[in-house]
Amino acid sequence: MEYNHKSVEAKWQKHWYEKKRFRAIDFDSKPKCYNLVEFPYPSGVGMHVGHIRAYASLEIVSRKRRMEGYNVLFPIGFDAFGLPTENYAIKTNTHPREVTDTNIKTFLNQLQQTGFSFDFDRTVDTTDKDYYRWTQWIFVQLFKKGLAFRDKTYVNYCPSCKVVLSNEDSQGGKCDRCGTPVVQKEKDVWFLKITEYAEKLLQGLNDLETLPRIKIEQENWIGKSTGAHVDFTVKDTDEVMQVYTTRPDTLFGATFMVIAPEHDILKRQEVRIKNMDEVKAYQVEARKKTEFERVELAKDKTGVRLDGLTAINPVNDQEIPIFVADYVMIGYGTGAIMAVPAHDSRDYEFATKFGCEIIEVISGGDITKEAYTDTNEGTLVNSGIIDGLSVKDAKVKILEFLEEKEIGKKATNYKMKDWAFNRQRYWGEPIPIIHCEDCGMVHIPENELPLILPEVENFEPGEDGQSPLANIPEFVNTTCPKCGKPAKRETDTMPQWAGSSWYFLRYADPKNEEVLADFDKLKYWLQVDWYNGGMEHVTRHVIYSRFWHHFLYDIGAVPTKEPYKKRTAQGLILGEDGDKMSKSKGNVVNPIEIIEEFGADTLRLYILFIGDYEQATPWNPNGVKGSRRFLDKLARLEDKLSDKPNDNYQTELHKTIKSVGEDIENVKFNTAIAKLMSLVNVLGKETYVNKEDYEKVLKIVYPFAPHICEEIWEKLGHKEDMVFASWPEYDESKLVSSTIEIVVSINGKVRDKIVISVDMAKDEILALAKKAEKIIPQIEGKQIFKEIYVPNKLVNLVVK
Ligand code: ANZ
Ligand code: ZN
Repeated sequence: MEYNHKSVEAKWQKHWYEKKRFRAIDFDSKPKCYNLVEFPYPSGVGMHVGHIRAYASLEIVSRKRRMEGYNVLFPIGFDAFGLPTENYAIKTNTHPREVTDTNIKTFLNQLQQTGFSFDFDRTVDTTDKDYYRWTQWIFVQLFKKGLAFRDKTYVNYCPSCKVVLSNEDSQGGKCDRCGTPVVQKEKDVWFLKITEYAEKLLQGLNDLETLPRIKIEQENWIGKSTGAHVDFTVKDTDEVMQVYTTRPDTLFGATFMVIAPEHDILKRQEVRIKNMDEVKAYQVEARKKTEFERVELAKDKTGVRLDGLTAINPVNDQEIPIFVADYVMIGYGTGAIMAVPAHDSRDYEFATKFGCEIIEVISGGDITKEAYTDTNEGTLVNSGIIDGLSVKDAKVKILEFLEEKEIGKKATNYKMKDWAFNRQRYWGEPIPIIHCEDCGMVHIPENELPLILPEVENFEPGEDGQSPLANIPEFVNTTCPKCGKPAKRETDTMPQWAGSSWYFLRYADPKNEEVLADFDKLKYWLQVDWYNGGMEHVTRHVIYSRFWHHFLYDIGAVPTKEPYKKRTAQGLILGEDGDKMSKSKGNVVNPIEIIEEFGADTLRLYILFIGDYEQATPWNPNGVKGSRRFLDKLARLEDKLSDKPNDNYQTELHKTIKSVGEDIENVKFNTAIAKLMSLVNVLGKETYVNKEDYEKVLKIVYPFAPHICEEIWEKLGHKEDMVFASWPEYDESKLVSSTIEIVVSINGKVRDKIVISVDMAKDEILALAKKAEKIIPQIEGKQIFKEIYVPNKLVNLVVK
C-alpha cells in the first residue's frame, strides 16, 4: 500500500477526536493509569519541536496502556498566566485575554495535528476564572494556617520587567525573562512558608521513582545540613550573637566572627561602632549584589572590621574581632558565623587578606599554604577539652559541653528559602486579601471567590514595582469583610508557579464548582503514575507542587501525601548545529512544516528516534526522511500478506515484541524504534508475510505512528479502531532461534555452511553435512577417515 499522509492523518484525527476515543472515565472498573506531562505555556509562536518531544514519551506509554486494558487519564492544559503574553499584549495593544485565547486555539490545533491522544475534554486553562478561583482558594487556606505571610526583605528586582524575582528566576544575577542584571530592592512581599515543609519534602523523595540525578537535584535544592547553634557574647554588652556551624568541633580554631551586612546587631550597636560610616557604605555596596554574586562569584573577599565591637569565643574566652562581610548571607542560618580559617577556604581567604590569626585544630594539612578542609576523619589539636579526639568523637563531646553550659545546641538548617510569592504585574491571579486599618489583613471569604481580575485600559506595570491593579480605584477600594469599614485590596498578583502547583488535581475533575476536585475522583485517579517534564523543572516546579500537595493533604483536601509516583525528564532537542534552538540563531525547526511535508507519524517517530530520550540531541533533517521511509516500507508489506504461516522470522518478531515493550517502559524509545526498523527490514526480504504476524507488527508500531497503523488495520478488515486492539504477547519459546548455522570443512578448510535445527542428532547432522552442495564434489569417490562434529559450530571431514 502506498500512503498519502495528509488524507490518512486528517481522517484518523477526525475519527478519534469526534468519537472521543481517548476519554478517561471516572470510576471505571478497569485499572487506572494517570500519565501527566507538563502543560505548556501557550506562547504566540505555537508549538516547538521540544513540546512534541516532551509529550511524545507518555503519548507512547498512554497508547500502549490502553491496549493493555487500562483506563488511561492523559490530559493537557495551559499554564497561561505570565509575562510574555502580557508583554506582547502591551506591545500590540491587545488584551492578554484575547492573546491567550488565540494562542490556546493554535496550540490545541497543533496538538491534534500531531495526533496526541489527550483527553481534550479535560483541558484546563489557569487563566480561566473557574480555574483560578481554586488557586485563590488554596492561597486562602495557606493564609489561614499562617503559611502565607508578608515580610520585608531584600528582593531580586528586575528594573526592566519591573518585577520581583525569585532566586531561581534570576540565576547568574540576570533576569530569567529579559537578561537584565538584577538589583536588590527592599520590599514588603508575600511569602509562602515552604520551609515548614522542608523535612517532609525531603523524606517524600524516598517514595519517588526517578533517576538518581533528579533526586539529588531536589535534595540539594532543599539543602539539609546538621550542626549546632553556638552563642558568642559581645564584649561589654548583653548581646548574644548566635552562629550556625556544621563544625562545632572546630570551635577552638574560631579566631574571628563574620556577620552579614544586613545583620540587625549593626543597628542596635550603632553607637559603639566607631567606623559606622564605613560599615554603612559597605552595606550599600552589598545591596547592589545578588546572592549569586556574593556567594558564587566572590573570588576576592571584601569586608569591614567593626571598630569598637568584639566577641568572646565561649570555649576559651578569647577576645576575637567581628567583621561585616557579604560572603555571609542574612537568610541562611543565623546570618552570623564563627570563622575557622584553618579549615574553611572562604574564611582562609578572608583571614589572609585581613590579617587574622589562623589556628590549626585538625591535624593533617599544611595551613601555611591553604585551608585544610578534608577534615571528616582527622584528629583534634590545640583544642582544650577535645584535644586528641577524632572528629567524630569531638563533635559529640563538644555538643555535650555546649548543652551543659547552655551556650549551644544541635541544629538543623535548610538551604531552601521561603517562596517569594508575588508579582507586580497584571496577568496573574489577584491575591484575595484585603488590608483593613483595624483588622489587618483579611482574606476574602471562600464563597466570594473568584476575585476576578478587573478589566483595565493599561497593563503597563506601575513605577517602583507596583502592579497595574494599584491604578484602578474601583478595584483597590473596598470594604473589610470582617468589620465593614472602608479598606484596600492587595494589588499584587501571584507568580506563574501558582497555577501549575495543583493543575494535575483539576484534571481529575475539571468542571467542579464546589471543590477544587471531588475527593472520590481524586482517590480514584491519584497518584499520578508517571510524570514527565523538563529537567529544569525538577526543582522549582516539582518541589513547589509537592509542597502544595503536602499542604492540601494536611488539610484533608487530597487523599495522598505525594502527588507523583514516578518522574522522568526529557533531554532538549538542539539545533542542527548542536546549539540550543533559538530564534536569534535561526536554527529553530517548525514541527508543523515537518508534519505537512512528511506527516505527523514521521515526526513523532523521528523525534523519539533522534537519540536517547533523557539526553540532549541535535536535529538531523536526514533522519526525518529515514523515519518516513520506514513507514513506507511498513505500509508496503501489506502487499505481500498471506494466510500461510511463515517460520522464517518468528524469532525476530517475538524478540522485537518483547524488547519494544520493555524499551518503552525504560524510556528507551530510540532503541525500540531501531528494533522496529530492523524487523520491518527482515519482513521486507520475505516472499510473503503472515497476516496475523503483520497485525502484531502494526500493534507495536501503533503507539509511535498511530495514523498509518489505523489505516492499514482498517484495510485489513477490522471494524474497530486500534485503541480496542490488545498489546501483543510474545511467545517465550520463540525468543531463541530454533535453527543455527554451522560450517562444514574438509581437512580443516571451510567449504560450506549448513543450517541445522538445535535438537538434531549428531548422525543426522553429519549426513546433512555430506549432502551439502559444495561438499559433494569434494568427497565424491574419496574415503572419509574421520568425521568430527563440534556442537553448534562445525563439522570437519578428513579425507585422503
Ligand atoms: C565553622 C566552620 C568550620 C564551618 C569549618 C565550616 C567548616 P552548610 O554545610 O552549607 O550548611 N555558614 C553558616 N551560616 C552561614 C551564612 N549565613 N552565610 C555563609 N556561610 C555560613 O554550611 C554551613 C557552614 O557554612 C557553617 O559551618 C558556617 O561555617 C558557614 F571547618 O562554621 B562553618
Ligand atoms: Zn476591618
